[in-house]
Amino acid sequence: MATRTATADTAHGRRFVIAWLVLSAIATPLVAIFLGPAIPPGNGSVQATEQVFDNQVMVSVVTPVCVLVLLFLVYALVSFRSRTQEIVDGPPLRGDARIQVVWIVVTTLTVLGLAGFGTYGLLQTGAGGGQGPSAAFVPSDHASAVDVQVIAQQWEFTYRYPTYGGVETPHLVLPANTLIRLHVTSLDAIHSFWAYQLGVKADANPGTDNVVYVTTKAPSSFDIHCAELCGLWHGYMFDTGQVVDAAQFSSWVKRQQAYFGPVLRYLPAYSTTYLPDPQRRAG
Ligand SMILES: [Cu+2]
Repeated sequence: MATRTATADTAHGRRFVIAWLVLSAIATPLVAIFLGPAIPPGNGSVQATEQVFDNQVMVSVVTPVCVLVLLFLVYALVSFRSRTQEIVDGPPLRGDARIQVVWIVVTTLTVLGLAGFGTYGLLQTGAGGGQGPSAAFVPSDHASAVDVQVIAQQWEFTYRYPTYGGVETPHLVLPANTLIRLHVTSLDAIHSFWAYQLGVKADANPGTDNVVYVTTKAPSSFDIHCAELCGLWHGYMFDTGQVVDAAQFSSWVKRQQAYFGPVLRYLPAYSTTYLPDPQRRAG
């Protein structure tokens, strides 16, 4: 009797492992090829493309795990369902050292591998997140980066271009194929600057210069949202930004200087941070 049960268990185990390997071998490339590239944020910047690649790798790694869990559920429902009304529990299973070792080694390697993979990506590009005033992950060509300041306030974003006389405009236009250093800050409440297709999301806090590196690609447009509930009209803080070629960018900057230049003398001098000044505002 005991031999017959052990044989049946081995047959179940072998059948299950074969089914899992076959299904994983079919599902993983399909997920990697068709689902992975469709995951946001898109290809608006080098960082966004790398985020898509990271998502592609992660969904590929989790596919065999998902197949394992779902197949186990289906297999158990089909093979081990009770054919009588009586509910009988199986014998307890304890102490299989081989399964325990395999489980610990595989899960540890998976988690550490993904952690190393993610850290490498972060070190390479900064990954599109805010890094505070002194960025820890600086691209090798950071000396040539174009500075653009993102100023959040209730309830809109404005943008200052320190290399173009500190002109401030309500539009975000960036030159194509260029490394940009965004300085994200706020004048009042806590906001979050989210440039969706660029793969950029950074806290905008008053008194803080939150640096984000992003490398633009071909001309395109991208959605901008505030991603931190910041008051009554938080939902109104959205806009569309543009990545344009170099000639269009320089003519656009000249137009902004012509439109908004006269206002500059009423603005504070360009600074990496600004603090609310209620007294001056009131007086
Ligand atoms: Cu906001």
